[in-house]
Amino acid sequence: MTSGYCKIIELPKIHDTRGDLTFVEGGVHLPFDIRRVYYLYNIPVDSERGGHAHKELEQVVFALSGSFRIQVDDGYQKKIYELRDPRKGLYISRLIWREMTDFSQGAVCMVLASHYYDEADYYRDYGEFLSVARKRPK
Ligand code: T46
Repeated sequence: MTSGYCKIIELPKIHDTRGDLTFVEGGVHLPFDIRRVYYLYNIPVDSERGGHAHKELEQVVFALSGSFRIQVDDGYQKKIYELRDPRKGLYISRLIWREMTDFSQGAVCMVLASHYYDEADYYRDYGEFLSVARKRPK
């Protein structure tokens, strides 16, 4: 299983005069089968979410409406993505620390996840995350 890795995944768009339609199929557009979908909404613009990494979970994060920033950190390098296109999601593998900020008014974040919710899958302590992440080669 891939670890310490992020990339933008671009989904198909069907456009006609009625508007746009985008679809996603687990295992086809994403490198995993979707076991869980959750979404964040009514988010105060100064909210900070995330602040954790996952032991096994892989996810793809979308801004369905509005925009926000995600800083991802593999234990060696940090990179900031700004999500604002509902067709472009950020794939986040296991062992990536993420911090979400700069939510626009009315932003809606949808996440497609490879596993059911399990609190035991989280690293919520940055030091603990670093000690595991830095066992991987750069
Ligand atoms: C992530 C970012 C993008 C559940 O009961 N079920 C769920 O599926 C989730 C995601 C959360 N929860 C509970 C656990 C906490 O008591 O909801 C509460 C808030 O969760 P958390 O503080 O982890 O929320 P975020 O927005 O900081 O992080 C979430 C995901 O947990 C995380 O995997 O990558 O969204």
